[in-house]
Parts: sequence; C-alpha cells; structure tokens
Amino acid sequence: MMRWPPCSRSLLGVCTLLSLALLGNILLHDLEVVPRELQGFSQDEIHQACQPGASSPECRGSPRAAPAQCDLPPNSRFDCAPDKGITQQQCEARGCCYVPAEWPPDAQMGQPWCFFPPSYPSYRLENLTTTETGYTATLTRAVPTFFPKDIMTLRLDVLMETESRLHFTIKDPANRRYEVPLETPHVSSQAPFTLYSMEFSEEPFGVVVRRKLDGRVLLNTTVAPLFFADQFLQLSTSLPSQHITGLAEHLGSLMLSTNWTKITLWNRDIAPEPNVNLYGSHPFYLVLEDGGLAHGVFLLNSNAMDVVLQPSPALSWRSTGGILDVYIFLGPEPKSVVQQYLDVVGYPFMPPYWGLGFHLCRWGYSTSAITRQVVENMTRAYFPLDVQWNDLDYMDARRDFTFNKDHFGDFPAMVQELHQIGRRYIMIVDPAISSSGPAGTYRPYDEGLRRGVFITNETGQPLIGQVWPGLTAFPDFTNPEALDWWQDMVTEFHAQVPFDGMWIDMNEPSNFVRGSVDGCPDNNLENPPYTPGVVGGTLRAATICASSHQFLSTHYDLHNLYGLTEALASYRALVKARGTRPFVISRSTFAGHGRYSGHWTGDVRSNWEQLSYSVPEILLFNLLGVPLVGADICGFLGNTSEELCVRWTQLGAFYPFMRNHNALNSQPQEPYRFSETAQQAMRKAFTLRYMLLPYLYTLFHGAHVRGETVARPLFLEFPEDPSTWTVDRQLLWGEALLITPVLEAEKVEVTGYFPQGTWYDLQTQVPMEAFGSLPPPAPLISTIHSKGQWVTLSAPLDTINVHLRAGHIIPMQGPALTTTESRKQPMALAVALTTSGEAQGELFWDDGESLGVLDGGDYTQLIFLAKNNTIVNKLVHVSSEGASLQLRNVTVLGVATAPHQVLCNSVPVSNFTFSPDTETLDIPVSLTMGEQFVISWS
Ligand code: MIG
Repeated sequence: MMRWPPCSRSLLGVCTLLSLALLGNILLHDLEVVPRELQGFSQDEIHQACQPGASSPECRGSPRAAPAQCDLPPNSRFDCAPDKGITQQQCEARGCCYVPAEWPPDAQMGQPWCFFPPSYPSYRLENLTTTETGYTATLTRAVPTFFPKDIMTLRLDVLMETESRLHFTIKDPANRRYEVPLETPHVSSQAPFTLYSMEFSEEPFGVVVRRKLDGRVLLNTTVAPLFFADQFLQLSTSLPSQHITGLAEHLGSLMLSTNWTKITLWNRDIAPEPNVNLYGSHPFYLVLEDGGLAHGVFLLNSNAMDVVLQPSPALSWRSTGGILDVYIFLGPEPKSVVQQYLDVVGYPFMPPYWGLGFHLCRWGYSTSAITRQVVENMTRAYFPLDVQWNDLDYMDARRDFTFNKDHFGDFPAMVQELHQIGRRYIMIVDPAISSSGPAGTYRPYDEGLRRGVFITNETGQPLIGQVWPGLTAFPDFTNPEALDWWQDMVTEFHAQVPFDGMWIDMNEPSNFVRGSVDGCPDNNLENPPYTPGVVGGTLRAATICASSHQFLSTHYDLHNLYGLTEALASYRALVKARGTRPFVISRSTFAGHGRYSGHWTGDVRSNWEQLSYSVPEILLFNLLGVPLVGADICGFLGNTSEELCVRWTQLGAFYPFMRNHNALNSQPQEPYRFSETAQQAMRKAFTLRYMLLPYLYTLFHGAHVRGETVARPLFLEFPEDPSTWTVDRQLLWGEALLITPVLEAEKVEVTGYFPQGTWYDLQTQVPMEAFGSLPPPAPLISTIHSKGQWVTLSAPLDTINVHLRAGHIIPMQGPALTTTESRKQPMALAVALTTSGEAQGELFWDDGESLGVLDGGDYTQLIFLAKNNTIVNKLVHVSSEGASLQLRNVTVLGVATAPHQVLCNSVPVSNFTFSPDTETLDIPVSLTMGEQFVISWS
C-alpha cells in the first residue's frame, strides 16, 4: 500500500517541498523572506498606521522596499487587500506586491493590484504524526497578518475516511470555535485503499491532494498563504480545470466563470438577479477535469463568506468565522461526486406522490370562495391540479397559525372539500412571529415567549424586527425547545385546518428593517474586519442583527442555517401533525437542505431571460441534493404573456416541483386564463407530466436511497463528451429522458445537443392516444441517431421536445386530473432499444405517502430488462400496492425488422402493430406489473 508518492526529501515519511516543486504551478520560495518591514510592528499598528494621509515611516513608499518577487502572472495573483481598497504604501506595509493594472487591456482583467508575494508569511507545519484515521499536525504562524486576532497555533487533522473521501479540519486547539451543527458521518479508522494521495508542504504550510490514477493535482493550498484569524479565514487552492459549478444559488449559467468571479454566501431575500447573494448557500463545488473525471470539495462552514474564482484557475474560500472543515470527493465520475457529497450532508427526503403533481398558487386569492373557484375552474377546463395553495391572504392580520374569519371563515371546510375531491392543500408560513398584540391575544407569541424560543438581542430580550404582520420576533430553530414549540403550533393549527404541507417563505430570515427596530449594537460581529460582498454592504441588510443570540451560537455564525433549521423544524412538525410523509418547500437553503425540504427559486420575473435561467437553477439544486425544485411557472413578478406562460408551463412540466405562482398585483396566469390554443398546448404538457409520474417518482426514490439526481445536467450522464459540460438549456430526467424546451420568444424551432446514441421522440413514437391524450405533433426528425451533435428540432407552440434515450425503459401511467386518480390508471412501458437490442429500466411504487415504507417492506420495486427480442420484469420486491398495478401497453422502439409473431407469457398476441417507418412495435397486453411476465417477438 503506497500512501505517499516516492520523493527525494521527506520528513516523517511525507514528501515536502521538493516533490511539490515538481508539480509546476506551486510557489516555493526561500522561507526567510519574511517581510522585514513588518517585523517589530503589531498588526494593529500596521492596520492603523496606513490610513490615507498617514505619514508614519512604515507608510511611506520608500525606503520600505516592495517584496522582491512580484513578477507573478496576473492570473496567479492572490488578493492581499480583500478587505478594502488600499494604496501602494498600505499594500507594501502589508508586505505585499503592488502592481497596478495597465490599461487597456489589462485593466479589464480584474487581477488584484495588491497581491501576496510567494514569500508572504503563512503557517508552518510541525509535529506531523499518524493517527487511526490519518494524520495530525500543528500549524504555527510566526508573523501576524493584517487581520486582527490571528490564531497563531492551529491543529490540523486529516481523516482518510473512505476510498473516495478525504476530510481535513483546521481548528484552534486552545479555544473551541463555532462549528456547523450538521450531523456528518463519523469514521474511526482509515480507509484501507484510497483514490487520492496527499502531500504536505511544511513551510509555508499547504496540502496537495492528487488523484492517484493520473497524478492530477486536485487541491493545492500552497498557492496562497493560509489565514486563520478570528474573523477571517482564507484557504486558496489551484483548480485542475476551469469547469466548476456549485457554491450558491445564483442567477446565471450552471458553470461558473473563473474570470475573477466573487460568489457571496449570505442568505438574502432579494428578487433573483445576476452576481448577488440570493436565498441559498452551498459551500460545495464540483469540478470537471479534462477527460471527464470529476471531483468535489465541500467547506463545511456556515459563516458569511466569499468564494473567489480566478483564471489561473484557482479558488479562494474567505470565511468570516468558524473553522476550516474540508471534504474532498474523488468521484471519479461526476455522479459519484454528487453521491459522495450527499453521503456527508444527507440524501434527499422521499416526497409524497401527490407532491409531484401540479400545484397552483398566487398571492391574491383573497377569499376562500375565490380559492374554491380557482379549483373549480381548473377542473372545468380539464387541467390537472393536485395541490391548491394560499399565500398570506388566508391569515388574520398576516399572522401565522391564524386564519381570516371574514374572508376565510370556512377555511377548514374548504380544505376538507379539497381532500374529498382527491386534492391537497398547502399554505404559506413565515418564520417571524407577530409580537405586537396585547399579551394573551396571540398564542404563538405568548407561548414562544414563555418557552424562550426567540432570538435575543444584546439585552437578552427577543430581537424585534418587522415583517408582514408588523413587529415580529424570530424563532430560533437551533433551540430544541423551539422545535417543540413549532411542532405544537403546527399540530394545533392542523387540528383546525387539515393542511397537507408547508410553504416556508421569508426564512433567510427576511426583515423589513435593518437588524431590528432598535438597530444593532456596534461590535465586531456587526462590523467585521472583512465583510463579504453582500448586497447592501452590511450583514444586517434585509435581515436581523449578526450579533443577536441563538441557542447554538450567534446569528453571525448561524444566519445561513436559518432556512435549513426551519425546514427541519417543519418537517418534524408535519410528521407529528399528519403522520405521513412531510412536504415542505423552502426559499432559504443551506448544504443538506434536501433531507427535509424542497425549494422554489423565489421571486423570478415573468420574462424570457428568467425562464431560461430556471434550467441551470433546477440543475444546480439537483447537484446540491435538493431535487424537489422548481421556479414559479409563468414567472412571479410582473405580467406574463400567453406565449411565455405556455413555454413556461411546458418547461415547468419537467421541473421536479411543478407550481404556477404569481405576485399580488400581476395579471392572472392560471392555465385557464388563456386562449383555447394556449390551453391546448398547456394541456399537452400537463398530460406528459402526469403520464411520466411513475418514472419521476422512481427517480425520487433513487435520490432518496442512493443519492442520485432527478433532473440532471447532460454532463452527469456524458462526462466524457466535453460538449455536454456547458449545456444548461436542456435537462435530463434521470438517465432516460432528454428535455429540450423552447426558451425564447417567437421560436418554433429549438436547437439542442444530443450526445452520441439514439434518441427517440417520445411524443411521436409512443402512442399517447392510448391514454386519451392529444394527437402527436408532426415530426421534423423523429429518431435522432447522433454522433454527439447539435440538432434543430421542430417546436411549434404546442410542443416541448422530449426524447427517450436508447437503452432505457420507462414506466408510464394514464393521466388524470389528480394523482389520486392517475394512480389508478393502467400503466405502459416505453422500451427504447439500443442498436444491439437492449434496454433496461425500473419502477418504484408504494402507497405514495406512508412513512417508513422501505423499512416496513410495503413497496414494489421492479426492474425491466430487454434483450434478444424479449422483455421481462424482475421482481425485486412486491407489495400488495404493486401487485395489482395493471400493464396495458408495451411500445418497443428501434425494432429493425418486422416481427411476424409476438408472444406474451407464451400466448400469441394477435393485435400488435408494427410501423416500419418509425421501427415501432406496439403491443397491447393485459398484465399485472407485480407478476412475472415475458414478452417476446420474432
Ligand atoms: O415579501 O408571501 O417569494 O413567493 O408570494 C414577499 C408573499 C413575501 C415572497 C415569496 C413569494 C410570496 C410573497 N413573499
């Protein structure tokens, strides 16, 4: 077993500087070039000395010589003035190089003018020793940095946790610092074999991680000095390629730009726009390496942070607190990277089946009568609707756990009626609790006060902000007592109004005043020495004071976890209240969110740009383990147009979470509002969605038990084809379906990328008429035999292109107006053969809502296999639910020669049809899914 590559100089068996130097892009320099000008000055002195206008000696340009080695390529420079703009003198007083960009063209490049010389003092590695799980060492810093409170001695722990997962932490051994309270796997012994090797650089300290397979350096932290001050931690690394995705919710392409991009992680209520911190933080990235292998890195840290990407390429994590807790996932396939990340943060929850149906909402369904009418209108217009929602309108004075007795007087009855017609109901719940009423008038606040569940200010009183109900207090969901209180409030309200799920909004948390109605104190947490690039320029912008107190720590540390902790509280409360699978949709998210909740992408505008950006958002959240995600169909802010709404509904039919939602003053956009032509087009999309639900549900099961994705980017399936890497205007459902939506106005054609292989047009080739759907569109190209190429498809207004990938079998079911009904319909299989005549697929089925079906064995799991002109089902597990599912139709695509005989369980099928043009064999059958069958043709 070889843990370390051979090297010529070693310390404790560890390759040090020399072997690192061979890696090329590593800066290894004479260690004694500690900027002499810094010696003898305390950091505070240096900090203060060089304010503009300062004339103290250390601020004068000369004789303070700039560091010698400043001729670094611009793209490899790491910013020595992350905190503020500084002058040359101030820069050099920091011991850094000052090289202003010349212009043009340099000035546009974005490189820092003040940057670290290779000799900039960092930590030194000492006492490296082996442990049960890997290594431990001490890191010491001799010279302080320009940030206050450097922690001069640190402890490094390296845990070689699994073959593909490396974990290291850097902490203060003397004082316990805040750590993210996320349950992560505990590993007590070192993995016997690993895909990675590790090397350390002693001084300056650094870690290098390589992929053993090809020797590629995946992580190299020697590229810039390590910072570990109380409120500024920075870890930089080179990247082996510029193809990187992840990190935070953002409006833009799936792949991030490495051209001096700063991504800020501080959850924020803001209508999505590019380059700002939005609702969700996920300090995890995935990199695609040349050749199609991939790795991922997760920094388990919830403090406000910036992640800076630069073109060398390299990445710097800059956090304002906590510890450095780093996981590296070796893949090697991008799929396994996602799975390995989810092994750490948790696999997604299994949604109830009804949650995959259509959801309809708007802000402004102002009475229960109007809400009822909407449901009725949907039925009349023959549109499916599984879940009706209400926004703030239902509440009494916009207070949680109340309802308006004037406008929603029969609210409980309304919800019960929905249940009677096989539908579900969800309402909005905001975390902030009205605090202004007289004592004894509002139980959630009274009880909350009594049980001490609210976030407190510096005087120990509940911090009071302002949200929809007016003055509000903010529950602290890190407090176990608050979880119980929330559970009680949810359960009590549920006893009145039997709602089915929770929509948790405003949980960044959002606050209409900065910090609190009394402002915020002036302290280090409110005014940190480094403020990440947050919108509004201050941590308190649109939220509560950073220095407010929560059970586990300060809000400064916990802010990014607010939505996650509320999701957990709500999930738990729903289990108690309903006893079946919870359904929670949250706006704010953090790493690990998918265990408890889905996500919608917030206040998107009704325009084409935001329609197209919803594709990368949905793909991103799937990579982050939050597969139940969707954007507001037809757009939220502003008025939609008929064409936009049709296209959005078509795409929305392929969001894992499908909801049409609209802002208060926008024109109505329920499907039935539009022309008959538009409605027909939308109905087709709904039909497709409902037909494909068994497949979608099976994908969610795969996510839940195996850490897979539901909607996935092409690169996850075709990593070896670099043309797929940047495709983010198409999406796959699982392995089998490729969706190519129209994302632009007035287009009746769309160009999409088709990876090598055969792709069958689902709508033209699978006889949907069998399910009572509309006639298929006239195909421009019906079967695509791709060499890996861009293909232009016909896409009239009534068509979204969906292609079935050769080699796959998908289960489908007759559509209906609710999943309650569609689940009773017979099923069909679409079998897409490869050129060698093979295909396979899966079905997971259960009652769709019980908890613990997997443990209890109350589920059906089938594998379908096609080979040698024969299709069989393999019964992995069969329960009563699945035993009675009917199979009525099997369509085989890619049958090259006309069969003269078809047998079903050895009995000839007389009414099969074969189309030589499309090479489609259609076999009507009468089978039970949960019983073994054999279908063959010859
Ligand atoms: O400040 O509840 O993103 O979906 O309709 C706005 C009203 C509050 C923001 C949500 C949006 C919801 C709206 N909410």
